[in-house]
Amino acid sequence: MSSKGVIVVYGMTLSTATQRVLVALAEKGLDYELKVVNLMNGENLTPNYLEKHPFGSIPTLVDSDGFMIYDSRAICRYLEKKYKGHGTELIPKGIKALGLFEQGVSIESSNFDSFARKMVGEKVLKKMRGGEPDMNTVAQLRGQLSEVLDVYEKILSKQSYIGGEVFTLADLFHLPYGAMLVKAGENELFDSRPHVKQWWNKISNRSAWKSVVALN
Ligand SMILES: N[C@@H](CCC(=O)N[C@@H](CS)C(=O)NCC(=O)O)C(=O)O
Repeated sequence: MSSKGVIVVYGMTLSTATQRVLVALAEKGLDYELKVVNLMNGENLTPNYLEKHPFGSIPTLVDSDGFMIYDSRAICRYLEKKYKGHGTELIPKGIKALGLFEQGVSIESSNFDSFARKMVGEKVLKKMRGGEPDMNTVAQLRGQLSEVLDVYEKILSKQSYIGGEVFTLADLFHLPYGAMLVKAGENELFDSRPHVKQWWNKISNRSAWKSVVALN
């Protein structure tokens, strides 16, 4: 329970899923307290933390009234509804705009996230654990991401953002893994496609995201 009446995020600034929530909080202009749950020493698997998140993943958010919720995308959606009128509006109004927003959200989780996550796992996390990336796997994932981003290029030649004409959670959800891909030297995936490049530059240069990047 958040005893001090502040929003509490349990997570780590290096965690992509935690970053997704932190950037949503920054877009909404909401203050929060970050309580570190250290994945490196297994703190996420202690009975105390498992009470907050039964899968032992980060992040979990405890709202200022004690309401508790986990899973980064669900948390972001919750924050948008709960703190409507604060900061950036992250889910559009109107049935058709909402439909296109949901389409964008689904594209991110079905088409982008799984390949981007695997690429980051192979090129970044494996190295952090002392291993070497398997270059065949990297090449295969690069091919799969290229196919996805070719479709993004078509979509973004007709609309400004992935969920319609305005910046929404559908774009924001891409930021943590998108940034990790760039950091892992995969920036050509974005840069070689003019509309994708323009979109990526627009969303990754938002001050909310820059404030999250600055935490590490
Ligand atoms: N779908 C979850 C995924 C959360 C997730 O996988 N978090 C990672 C850190 S980025 C984690 O906690 N890994 C450790 C574990 O799951 O044991 C979300 O978006 O919140």
